[in-house]
Amino acid sequence: MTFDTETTRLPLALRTEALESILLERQLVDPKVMDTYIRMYEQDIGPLNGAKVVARAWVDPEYKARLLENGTSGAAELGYKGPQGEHIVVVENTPSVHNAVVCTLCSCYPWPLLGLPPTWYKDPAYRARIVREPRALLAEMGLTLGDDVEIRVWDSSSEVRYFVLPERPAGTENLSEEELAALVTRDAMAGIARVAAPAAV
Ligand SMILES: [Co+2]
Repeated sequence: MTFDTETTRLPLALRTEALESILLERQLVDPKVMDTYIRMYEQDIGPLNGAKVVARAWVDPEYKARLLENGTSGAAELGYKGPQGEHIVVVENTPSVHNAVVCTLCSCYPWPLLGLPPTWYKDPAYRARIVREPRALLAEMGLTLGDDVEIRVWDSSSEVRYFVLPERPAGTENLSEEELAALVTRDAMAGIARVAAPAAV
């Protein structure tokens, strides 16, 4: 196929996504192979970085202040920087405010902190509904928020990538930074879940 001039002016991420769809449609790429790579980035490379940032912010108020002030340099303090992470903005969840992240145009995502975006993040239904009816959609995804909690939805773009600093769960006062990081999930850092308290022992 050929790209006309209009198409070539589209952002790179959108063109890549279009290309991925075509490859999958024509069965030129095995979706299982692609999923393996995505899982590798999601589970081994990506979210672990973000989880360490969250844990540091939970234990170090001065770091947290710097991170909220400038997400890019805050992440870089821990060594996380690079493509798709040039302009990271960190938004903090509190008991009264819940933040969720989307890219309504394509699938912009803070790669250095979270790796590659998961399938649901790229789903057109998620991208449309999280803006239109965030409370209902989050509930469907397993996160029920009280009516007293304000939901803020942040639209990422090739310019700005948003990252959610989740709330530290109760009952974690005695955990080490490393143990805290192990609790933090990708979904919590994208704003579709909370960080669960550790199971009681
Ligand atoms: Co995008």
